[in-house]
Amino acid sequence: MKILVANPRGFCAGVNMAIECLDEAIRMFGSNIYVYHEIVHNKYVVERFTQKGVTFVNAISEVPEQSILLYSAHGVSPEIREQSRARKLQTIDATCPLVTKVHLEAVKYAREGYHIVLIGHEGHDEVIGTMGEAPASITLVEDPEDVAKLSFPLDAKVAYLTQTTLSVEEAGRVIASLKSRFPKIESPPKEDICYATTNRQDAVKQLAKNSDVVIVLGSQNSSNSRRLQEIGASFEKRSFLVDGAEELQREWFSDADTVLITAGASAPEVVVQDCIAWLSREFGATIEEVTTREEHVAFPLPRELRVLQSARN
Ligand code: 0K2
Ligand code: SF4
Repeated sequence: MKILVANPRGFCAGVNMAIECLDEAIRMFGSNIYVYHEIVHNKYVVERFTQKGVTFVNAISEVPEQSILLYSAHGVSPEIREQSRARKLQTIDATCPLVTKVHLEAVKYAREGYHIVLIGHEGHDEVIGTMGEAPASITLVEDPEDVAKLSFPLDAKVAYLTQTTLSVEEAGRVIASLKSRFPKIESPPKEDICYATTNRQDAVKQLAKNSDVVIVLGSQNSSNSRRLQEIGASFEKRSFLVDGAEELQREWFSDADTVLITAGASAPEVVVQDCIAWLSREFGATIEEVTTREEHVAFPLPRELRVLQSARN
């Protein structure tokens, strides 16, 4: 068996920043820290922080007054920020800057009187946060069927935005139907699906065709990880999304000559290496890392954390 290990895979700049942010907050304040939603959508990462004593909450009312609260990488709505202020929480914002970019676009288009069509998945943390920036001006669509149901007047000013972690191809189909219904529809100069999402998908598209099985490391609630598994399946390969090596099953690999391994943007490298070790042990596999794109993106820690850091030094 040959294992192709996709590069880029795993942690993106936003996830690196969010995790470093929480680690640094623990160093500074101890582990009596709250995080609104999972810091990133990964079981392994969330368990690691839970074991350190961090508490993940789904409502601000669960956080005791004056506590320290981090916002996850997926961003939050202004209403959540207001609830935190009312509870006198000390907040640290670990939202990825590329998610914040979409929030700012929503605010700008809404101020200019546009109807905004947000392409995304209903109920996803990022979508809830973005929609909260201008709830009266944003309509969510998931697919071309939803676009057909839109009923804006023909002369309406319309703009579209997207969730950052969509399938590039699926989003492209929704955008094409939007453009055909609203030929003058506006969009930001740089698209919202982020570099990390795009690069991880491109790597699978390039490498899946030469593989028999595709293994994606990531959690089931991770949008970008699910998209990678779907792309593997779209090449008619056996394609699996797993949290770790303990979920791998021997029969998935029967007759497999080549296995592609990749990881979603929230999956740590340790789970990738565990899978490689398991396959090597079970099937005597050889390993080839294939780089389809170099990435050199890094984000600074949020300003409020840096201010607190320098106040302590
Ligand atoms: O892919 P998702 O948006 O579900 O999020 P994660 O799995 O946590 O990956 C990191 C991306 C966070 C923000 O875009
Ligand atoms: Fe930011 Fe993209 Fe990573 Fe999401 S997947 S945290 S938008 S870099």
